[in-house]
Amino acid sequence: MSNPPTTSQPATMTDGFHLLLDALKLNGIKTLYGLPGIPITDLTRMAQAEGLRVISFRHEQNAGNAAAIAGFINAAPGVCMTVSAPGFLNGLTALANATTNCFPMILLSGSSEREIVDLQQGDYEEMDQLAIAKPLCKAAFRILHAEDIGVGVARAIRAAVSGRPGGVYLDLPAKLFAQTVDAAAGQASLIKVIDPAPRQIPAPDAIERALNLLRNAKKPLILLGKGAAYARADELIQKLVTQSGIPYLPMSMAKGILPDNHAQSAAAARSFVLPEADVVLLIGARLNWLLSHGKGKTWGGQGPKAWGGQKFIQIDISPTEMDSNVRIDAPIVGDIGSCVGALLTAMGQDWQKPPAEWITAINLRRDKNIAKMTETLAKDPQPMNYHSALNVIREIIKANPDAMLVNEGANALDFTRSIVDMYKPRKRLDVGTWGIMGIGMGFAVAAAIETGLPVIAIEGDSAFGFSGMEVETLCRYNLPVCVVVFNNNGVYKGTDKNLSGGTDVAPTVFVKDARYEKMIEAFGGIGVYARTPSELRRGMEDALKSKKPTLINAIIDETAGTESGRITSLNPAAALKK
Ligand code: ADP
Ligand code: TZD
Repeated sequence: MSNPPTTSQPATMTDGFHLLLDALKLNGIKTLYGLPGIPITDLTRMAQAEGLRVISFRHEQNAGNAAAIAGFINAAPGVCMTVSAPGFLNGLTALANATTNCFPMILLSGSSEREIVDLQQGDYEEMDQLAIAKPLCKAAFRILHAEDIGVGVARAIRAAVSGRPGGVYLDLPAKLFAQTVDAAAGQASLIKVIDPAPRQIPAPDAIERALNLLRNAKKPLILLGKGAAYARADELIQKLVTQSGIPYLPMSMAKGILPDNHAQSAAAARSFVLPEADVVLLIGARLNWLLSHGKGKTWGGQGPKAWGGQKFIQIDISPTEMDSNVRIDAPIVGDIGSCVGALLTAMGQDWQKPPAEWITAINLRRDKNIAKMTETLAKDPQPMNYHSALNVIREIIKANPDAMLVNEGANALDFTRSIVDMYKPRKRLDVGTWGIMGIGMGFAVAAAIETGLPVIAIEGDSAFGFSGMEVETLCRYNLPVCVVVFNNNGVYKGTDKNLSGGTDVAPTVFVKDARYEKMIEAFGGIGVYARTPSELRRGMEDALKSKKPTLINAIIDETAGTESGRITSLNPAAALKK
């Protein structure tokens, strides 16, 4: 059956399909990411007929990742639709990842008959999806009656974007779609959510407490996290940094809130400023593993879990984030815009900038490290290594600061993060809090769809494999995405040996000299084989100019990577070697 279904009920009646679409449209949802099948095939067709954009994927995880990053890009829920049980489970990783990263997302899944599921009688794709989703997302709801669609969608939207954003599961049993109700009553039951993410104003005494700490600091530091990027308080944050004169460090997805070449960026002196700072202001960044839990050597502590002696001020919308790893001396609970605005007002014009010795010491380290990096980037080894390839990408992003950058892998991630400067907020989209592989093509599709801007995806060859089939999706929608696969023949590198001496290759090794560029050629995209920086540059420039989906197979020295990139120490075997 390929024709779009027509509603057979009288014009005065409507059905679950249409009420759901109306509820989404009423709340500004314009795009649905998903994968069709029973019971949502007709929903995808009708959505398209009703003027929603439906982006169909080859695997639900990629559709889910697209929805999740659409949520980050727009600060409004990205929506993914999947079929029951297996499709739902495929989408669930993305929902859990969205929740972990505080991205607002709604996963709508069709499900099978409640009566049969609850008695475990073996329905088509039977699964108690609501129960399974619940512990993995911020909220989960089921809608049983068409009259409740308005409330269900409103609750899902509020749960996704208010407070700390996250993933929401909405369970839609197949029977719901075909339920009919009076059209006028149906419309009247829909809810347009008013002020879905209300501002949360910080308490004045919290602001004063924080400023007292900052005022007395000799070596203050600001740490910007992806919450700061998400909050869209760019101008206020820029003003806070420049007006206070405090050096700052951006976390990976906070790069670009201020341009990475800003005079106050301490990014190139990270390992110096973290243990040295005496007062640290965290803005939308958690003291999780990415910041060594605020403890240990990274922070100047004497042992692996020792506190370094610094004071922490933390701005976060979630009160329970405070003290999660170390004591927070001055918690500021509220939305970042309101909190930073309040800090700025209370700081006033006569704010004393940090002592010159602190700034000079940082600049000294920074300039030395930048000089060293410039030297490394200028080298032109054969074959290419991460640095010589990324030097090209660094220049291309500098010349195209509006381009969106997607990034995953281990070495391909770590080196890109530190070498490629970002100049504008919310341009860098990556593996986030979990360091998850597989976000690449889903993020790239959504970045192109949601922004209309060119997208550059820098992918380790292993990382790319998780979502590589979506190059067909790139071609199908003719998206201006340039995928660069850093091909070093394996996970981390391509030179591992099988310890048994047997004929199987080592678990981290792939087929040598794989021709990834041919994958996209199969679907009409542009494939490029690049062995040198100039071939890579030409391929990327052509891609940006033509706006055609392009995959560049960038051949990287297979010995160049390190095990687990920068997090080798987290491998359990590292403890045995000590
Ligand atoms: P990073 O990985 O960049 O350090 P995290 O994901 O660990 O960032 O932290 C983001 C933090 O930002 C979360 O604790 C989240 O509660 C917070 N957050 C998200 N949006 C806002 C907002 N609008 N206002 C305040 N805090 C926010
Ligand atoms: N599976 C998932 C979903 N996420 C993960 N992070 C991993 C497995 C483990 N893993 C990493 O942490 S990085 C990585 C894997 C498999 C791939 C690294 O290889 P690469 O990049 O080719 O993508 P480099 O440049 O060769 O290091």
